[in-house]
Amino acid sequence: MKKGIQILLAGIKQIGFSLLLIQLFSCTSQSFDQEKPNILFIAIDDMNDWTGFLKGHQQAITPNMDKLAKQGVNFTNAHCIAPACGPSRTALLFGIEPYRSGLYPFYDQMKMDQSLLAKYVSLPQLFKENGYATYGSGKIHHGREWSFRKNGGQREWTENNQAVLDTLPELIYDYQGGFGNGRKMAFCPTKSPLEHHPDYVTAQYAEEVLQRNHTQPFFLAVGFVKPHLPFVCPQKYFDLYPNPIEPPVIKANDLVDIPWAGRSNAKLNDDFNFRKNDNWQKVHRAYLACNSWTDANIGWVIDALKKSTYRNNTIIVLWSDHGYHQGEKRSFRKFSLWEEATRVPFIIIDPRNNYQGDCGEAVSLQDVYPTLAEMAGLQKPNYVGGMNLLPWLKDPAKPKKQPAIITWGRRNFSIRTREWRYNRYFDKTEELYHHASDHQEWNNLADKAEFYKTKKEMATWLPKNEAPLVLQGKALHNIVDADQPSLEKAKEAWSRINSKIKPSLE
Ligand SMILES: [Ca+2]
Ligand SMILES: [Ca+2]
Repeated sequence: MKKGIQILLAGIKQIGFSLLLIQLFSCTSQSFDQEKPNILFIAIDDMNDWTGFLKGHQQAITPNMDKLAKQGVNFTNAHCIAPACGPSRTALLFGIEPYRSGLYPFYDQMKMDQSLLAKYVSLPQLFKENGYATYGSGKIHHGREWSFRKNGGQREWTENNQAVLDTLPELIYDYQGGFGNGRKMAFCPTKSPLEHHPDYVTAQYAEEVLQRNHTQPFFLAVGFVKPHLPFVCPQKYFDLYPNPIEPPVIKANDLVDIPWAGRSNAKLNDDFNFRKNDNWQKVHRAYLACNSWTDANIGWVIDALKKSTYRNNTIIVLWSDHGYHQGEKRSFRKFSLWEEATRVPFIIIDPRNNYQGDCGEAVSLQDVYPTLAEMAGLQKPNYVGGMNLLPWLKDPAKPKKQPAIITWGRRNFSIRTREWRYNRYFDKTEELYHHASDHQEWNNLADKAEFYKTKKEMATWLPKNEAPLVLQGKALHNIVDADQPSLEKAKEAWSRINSKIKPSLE
């Protein structure tokens, strides 16, 4: 420092004060920018733990993500903020929990009061406001209006690829020959060329951005829309999987010890349909194929990064917006507070450091925002929730006492620690699972006297204050919660369907 001042004084004598200042500032700002890491932000839609690196299905083939998991920190006990695309992404990208924002269900952004969102700074916006060029393609927020909306989009993105995605022709696949219900519920290969697949186009866009000569640090967001329904992708990825596909191990009558509010989350109609004609087999196969297809797209982007000059200074964060049931607890899709729906792939790689290993502590996708801000040296807005995970990147074995908190509707919460899951619904009914001995969450221990203390301890993590539900722009609200207490309806529907299918369980 002293030496610097001496040089500065000498410089003032020699070349004049103003000229030096210009040099000093331009020099400082250039080296400042070069020190900033780039961010490759990979968002996946609806991928559960049926991947190689999370070992949720032994036949899953995901070599590219498996490699990433080894190169960085693989959070093996990571959970979504809410088990649905809309609320999960809203909370992650704006950095605020549903119980603090009041944004519990899905919203139609075009019908929302703009001032509601204007008080939040989205993650890409934060980077843009701090000197980054921000690029985006595919599903980042929920819905394209959210992702690249006319007004907000300019705040968030320096450039986005939505106009190209908008021109893609509809994918061709034989949905009428299948057992699904129309284009959105199909489980078969596509017949379109690769260039017509949105995820392929998004991957190509990312490759192109990575080949550019950047003059400022970049935040590149790629949002893959698979494995989200319909489960369709090129034939090649179906061909990876031999028959038969191992079905998940499902306990008969698993729902019996679950309170009604919890049972209302089960998707019994889908389960009922898929039990016919071995259809679950086709669903599982198509889902695994789509996971492999997503993995291939990720591989192309990573290859482009490795070939670029940015490989040593680009942080990669990979996450899926929530998990997925494949028949467990009579459920298909997400929308529940059980492990299948809340557990997600979540990997962070920082090539500037050698952070590596599996972290088994419970973490939340709510932590993405503060962690990335910290890693890039940016000041996060004061309202932002979640935790900085840097200590667990440095030491993945470090014990962590804070749980992951999952919210599904107002007053329905799941508290997940390393060892336990505690669910409490709006009507005060409960579930308690001991993961260390029951990773499938088969045995609800909430009524057992010997676990009263554990339950109480877990309950101390329940949020003390809850924001009221934001009504403006509210769209899909498919939750039985404090704002939609259709408990009787849910109860009736469950009994009706259960009586119809019960014999197949026994
Ligand atoms: Ca999703
Ligand atoms: Ca059970």
